[in-house]
Amino acid sequence: MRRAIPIVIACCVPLLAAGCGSSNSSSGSTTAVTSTTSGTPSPASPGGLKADTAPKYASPSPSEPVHSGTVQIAFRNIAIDPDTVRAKVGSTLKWLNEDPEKCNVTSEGGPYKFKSPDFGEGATFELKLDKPGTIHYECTYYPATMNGTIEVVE
Ligand SMILES: [Cu+2]
Repeated sequence: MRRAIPIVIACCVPLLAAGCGSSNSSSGSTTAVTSTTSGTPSPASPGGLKADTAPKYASPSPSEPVHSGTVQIAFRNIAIDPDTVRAKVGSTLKWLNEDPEKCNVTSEGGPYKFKSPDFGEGATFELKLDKPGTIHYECTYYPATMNGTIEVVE
């Protein structure tokens, strides 16, 4: 008997390494789609990076309070809530994955360099903030919608 592979986990199966987007939502980057849809089939791009998957990092609004202690951030519905956080040096960010898909927290610039392991529903990842600066990060499976900004202040 063969294993059935549920399509909903297509985003986060590392073995396939096809990236995110092979789901049935329409605007994801699909690297290996047979041309069942009309339109121009784009040539296979090895990196799989396309403009419409580029994260757009929001900035915390000027009125956003400075958090301290443990700051909770949720991965929910393939998005991040809140996707902008302002926090004090010394506080700890705690991401909780509320989605069934595996996710990760990967820095994309700024003074912090980190990459969490993939973690599934109900699991968390914590990051202690030890220096000021602006962190941009993403979940590498859904960078277009799962990206965020942390402003770390003294
Ligand atoms: Cu994700």
